[in-house]
Amino acid sequence: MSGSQSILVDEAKLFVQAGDGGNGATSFRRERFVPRGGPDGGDGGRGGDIWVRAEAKVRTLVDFLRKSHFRAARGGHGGGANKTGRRGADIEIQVPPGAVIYDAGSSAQLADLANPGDACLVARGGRGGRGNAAFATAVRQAPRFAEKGEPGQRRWLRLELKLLADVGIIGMPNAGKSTLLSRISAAKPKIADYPFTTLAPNLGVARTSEGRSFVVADLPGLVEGAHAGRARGHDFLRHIERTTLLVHVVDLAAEGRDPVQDWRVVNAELAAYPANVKDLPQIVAANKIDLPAAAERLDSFARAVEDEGMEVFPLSAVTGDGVAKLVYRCAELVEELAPAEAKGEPRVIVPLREQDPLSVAKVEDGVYAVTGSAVEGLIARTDLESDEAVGNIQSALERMGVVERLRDLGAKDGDKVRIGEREFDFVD
Ligand SMILES: Nc1nc2c(ncn2[C@@H]2O[C@H](COP(=O)(O)OP(=O)(O)OP(=O)(O)O)[C@@H](O)[C@H]2O)c(=O)[nH]1
Ligand SMILES: [Mg+2]
Repeated sequence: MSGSQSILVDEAKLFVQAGDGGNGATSFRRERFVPRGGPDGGDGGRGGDIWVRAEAKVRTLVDFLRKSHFRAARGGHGGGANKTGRRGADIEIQVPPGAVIYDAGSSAQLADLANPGDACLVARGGRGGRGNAAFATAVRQAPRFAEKGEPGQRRWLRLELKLLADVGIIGMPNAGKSTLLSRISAAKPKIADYPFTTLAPNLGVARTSEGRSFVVADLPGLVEGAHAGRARGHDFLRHIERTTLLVHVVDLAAEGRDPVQDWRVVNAELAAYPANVKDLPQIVAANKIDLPAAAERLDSFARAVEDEGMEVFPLSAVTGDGVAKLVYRCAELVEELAPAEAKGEPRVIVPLREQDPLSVAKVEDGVYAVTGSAVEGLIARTDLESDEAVGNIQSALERMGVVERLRDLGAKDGDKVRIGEREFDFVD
């Protein structure tokens, strides 16, 4: 995850599977002195839905590298005495504001969760099957079948997020800014022992040991006079105008230099920049403490910086000493300070149920295919072990006009009819 542009696109693929609906129950009332009561099988409960919600405290998509499969609970089965099964619990997946969600199969965009609180239903729980009580009619008083629950919606999603840096690493040339970036992220910026190695910002995603993450950019070095056009350092400050926090890296081992003075020079350059970058919260990385010269200067440097109310983190970007503490503090501050830029009420996006229209076609001689959401749903819900339930399909297919269209296409007794993943014999 590196690059020389200031916008990094983070991507993730997720599999979501909503809960299946619970099965309806087949049951008959038990009453004293009545040989057999009426049907009282309750309906199955709905399966849990899966939602994706934008949360300001989530900054990147890196967590999905570890966990990319999400399954919601199924609905409870119906019971006797008209007991309805319990509803399966929903699942909420948290993403950073700005995440755009696509169906990975069709590439269709489902939602652009621009603001904190925006949410989208990405997988719908299956409806519960109806219990046998629902099938009692005047002519069929004791139905011995019930519906199965409908399967929950399942699909692959692709998430895309344009990352803006949360943390900007600034400092003099050669201070170790790029080394620090490479140590806390997977970015591979150019590092060398001369000034102006970095000519454009690099971006990376940093992560704490407990999994909090943020986006970090290193900047080309700032020198005295940068605001007046020296070494172009100022041009790059626009990349940090929208960051939440600055990490100011100071080389404590530079020969013949005073680190406190270096620190002040860079701050003066920030102050000379037209936008308010000097007012961004800043923490200071006292770098290169693996070198004896730096260790000697640490105390007086830390005192001077702390006197001006800033936190100092002594570290070595090369050995990694002290780096975890800095990363931890950055994550904490980003979470605390990140602007929750809500541009209005959070939006809740519930895509329409996709309804494929009914289609009946001849595949080859004696074989027909029937597709469509309604008819495929009917088959999915039907308990094919029960002759009575299968008999019920026949009349439902008549009502939907399927039988008539099969007849028009020339279907004869004994021909095969495929519906969804099942195959039936045509009986006219
Ligand atoms: N000993 C030691 N050397 C370091 C440390 N951090 C960085 N360096 C060295 O300092 C030199 C400059 O490092 P860079 O990371 O390129 O510095 P930079 O601030 O990005 O420099 P520019 O991009 O030129 O502004 C390299 O030779 C690094 O190996 C450290 O903690 N200890
Ligand atoms: Mg650099």
